[in-house]
Amino acid sequence: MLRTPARRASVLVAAVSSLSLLTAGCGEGDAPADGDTATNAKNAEASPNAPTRTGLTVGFLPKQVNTPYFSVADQGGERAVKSLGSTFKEVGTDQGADATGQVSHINDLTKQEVDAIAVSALDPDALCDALKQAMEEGVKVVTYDSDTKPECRYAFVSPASAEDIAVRQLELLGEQIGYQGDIAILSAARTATNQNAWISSIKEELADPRYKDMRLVEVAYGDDEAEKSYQEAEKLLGKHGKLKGIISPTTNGIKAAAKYLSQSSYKGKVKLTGLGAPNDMRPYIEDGTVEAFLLWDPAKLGELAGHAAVALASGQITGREGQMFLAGDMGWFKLGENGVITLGDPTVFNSRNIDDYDF
Ligand code: RAM
Repeated sequence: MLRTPARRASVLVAAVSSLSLLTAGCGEGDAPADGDTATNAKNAEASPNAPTRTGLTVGFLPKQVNTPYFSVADQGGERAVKSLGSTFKEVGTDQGADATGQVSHINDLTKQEVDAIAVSALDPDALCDALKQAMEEGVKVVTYDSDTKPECRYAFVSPASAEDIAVRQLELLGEQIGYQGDIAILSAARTATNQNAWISSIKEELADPRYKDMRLVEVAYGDDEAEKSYQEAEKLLGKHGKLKGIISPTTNGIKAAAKYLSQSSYKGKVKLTGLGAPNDMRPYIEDGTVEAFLLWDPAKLGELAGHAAVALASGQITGREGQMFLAGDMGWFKLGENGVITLGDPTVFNSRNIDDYDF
């Protein structure tokens, strides 16, 4: 790749500083593994007091563009990146299951020599080679919302722990159906890292004695597409005559399932919960199709990802557990195991509080 002098200089600075960081890390007896950019960098010391670099370009690559959840999240990212004196750009495809499209966008961003990429991964494996290549070229990679493998990024900005998100959805449904009956899940893309993590936690949690009378009969995939999710919801109801409830851990899925239920004879009888955006779900709370669902503030998630991307590109963090960085007004955040940065607890929305939220 041809590099501009400025880019060469920044790569050189990065190389020199990562060399000294690595040396510092080695002094503590944790020498980096050879040949793995992310592992090497994560093992490196950060310079928490390094000045925040300005004039950077940070590329956001959501799972899907032009969808409310990611529009709000990426506006948060834009706010953070601009407030730090850098340039924000968003790229992506409008499909909810196009991991190949994400790979092309990662390669393009690398060719364009962006300083950092924030990506919500549609597939933990498919993106890895492209992300590793980006990191080789000096791009700082952070995942947000949906992770890849830890060795294919430096840090992951997670809404909350996978267990919390899963367990709370199951609890909400359990309460609504009296902890009894057949249930199904309507997910997003079959490969989505975040949904799959939540689904496996739901399955584990179902082994708890209080769920002994609840049975998961099917996991369906609507690819975060409105029409496909609507049809999958309809199929679930058609196939499973005794279905008592659906969990849809995706903003697009729950909205489509709510639309279907609200127009059907199952309205109010088959319960639906999951992860939804208050503005999408307000009509279905008002018409009694849905009692309660949860989510975090996507704007805050994006904002945190923007701050994390710039902190990585400034050398203030490297992805190692225990490091801390300041995320503007949101305060200080600490990196957990495997470079995971957690936003906080999700909020439960119902008829009592939904009008307090506007996203
Ligand atoms: C959809 C996407 C996203 C997920 C939310 C809850 O918008 O699948 O990845 O975090 O739902």
